[in-house]
Amino acid sequence: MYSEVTNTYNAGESAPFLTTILFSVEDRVGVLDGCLSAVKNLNISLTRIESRPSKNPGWDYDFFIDFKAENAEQLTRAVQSLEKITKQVKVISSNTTHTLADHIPWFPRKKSDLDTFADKVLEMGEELDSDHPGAKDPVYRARRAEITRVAKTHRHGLPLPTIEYTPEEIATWGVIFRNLVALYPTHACKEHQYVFPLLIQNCGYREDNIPQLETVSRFLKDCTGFTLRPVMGLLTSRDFLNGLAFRVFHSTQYIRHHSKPLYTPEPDVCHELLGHAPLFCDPDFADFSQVKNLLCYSGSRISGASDSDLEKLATIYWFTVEFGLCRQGGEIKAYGAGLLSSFGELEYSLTDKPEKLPFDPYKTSVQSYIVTEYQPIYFVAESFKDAKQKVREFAKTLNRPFSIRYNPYTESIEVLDNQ
Ligand code: HBI
Ligand code: NLE
Ligand code: FE
Repeated sequence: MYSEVTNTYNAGESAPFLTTILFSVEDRVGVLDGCLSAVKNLNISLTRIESRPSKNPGWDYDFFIDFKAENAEQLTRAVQSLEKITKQVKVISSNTTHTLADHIPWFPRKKSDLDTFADKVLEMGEELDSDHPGAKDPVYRARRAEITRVAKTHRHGLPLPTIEYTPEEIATWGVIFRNLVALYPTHACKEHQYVFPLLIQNCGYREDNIPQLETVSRFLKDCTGFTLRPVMGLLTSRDFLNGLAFRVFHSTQYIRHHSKPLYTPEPDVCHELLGHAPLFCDPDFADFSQVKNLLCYSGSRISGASDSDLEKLATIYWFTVEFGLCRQGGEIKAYGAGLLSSFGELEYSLTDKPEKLPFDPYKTSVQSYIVTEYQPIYFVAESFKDAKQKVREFAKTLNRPFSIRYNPYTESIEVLDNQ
């Protein structure tokens, strides 16, 4: 026999069962010791142990243990002996290929873990594409590089960097601000219209002033707990959505090229502050962006079929948070940030040129879209609450082997079992 052959387990009797067990115990001195002895007496060697406060009432604790069970009988005996001394025992996974811990690739668990995305951006971050209006403008390029460098070195917990905007940049902002403010009363959803004057009063939103991220972030924190974090440019969908799981919105700080104020395909400070920030002040919208999606966004991160599910969620994000329309008082209004920051597309979106379909996560999640031009199709939601409910139902159909819980006190994500 070759040694490789003896090392290869066919899913048969002789293969060890890689096992994860969850057991709950009451808070009492020595209780864990008892459980570990029970396992030890069966000659089982643990490869992981992790604890967390239980969701059961009282002061119970849950422990996860991983080990290789020699055979089904040893596993049964382990469960039986733990059952005698604990409140609850659950076999979370047991098979010949992996334990629960093996299923879970790295993903951000704490807000500070978002620091790892700081230097990971897709195209159009630092380097500009050749057809970008700023590509041949060396002054613009140098300025973009300067602002993105600041974002790259920012770390969680530090004050957000202040940018001294130049008179030219403020003039570009001014054109956009003036044109958008003229359209908002007829084109923006009521949530945006409600918050916008508050941003003028509290955060220095004015035609002749580009507000600082730090100021807006503090205001958002008071409204809904959302905060901003500077970013060099476009993040991957996964990184970007993971930020939202912590109620962190990654914001660019540079401004679009002055030659094309009407519309830009990439996010810039106008898009973040005029389009996104007002909506993140709204509690229903904030929940829609985080809580309901947290489950599926982060869940899909760790599920086997994550890539296609993630794609669907990113598409839903695109047609809601970025380009969503909604029905209000018998009229259609814009709530998507990509519309609320582009006076060209905002006006166009409410004409009858584009197609408008009812928002339905099953259909919306598989709709293809273009990122560099006005959208030919928009989806119309009945309300944020209704959209949230529909997304929640849809999320249940996604492959999600483990649940996730956001702990707002520690600002961290906890992995639960496979309920
Ligand atoms: N990155 N910085 C940044 N800003 C966005 O708005 C953004 C992103 N990455 C992906 C993305 N938006 C969406 O189009 C979805 O893929 C989630
Ligand atoms: N098209 C938007 C604007 O011009 O403000 C930006 C969209 C970013 C996804
Ligand atoms: Fe955006």
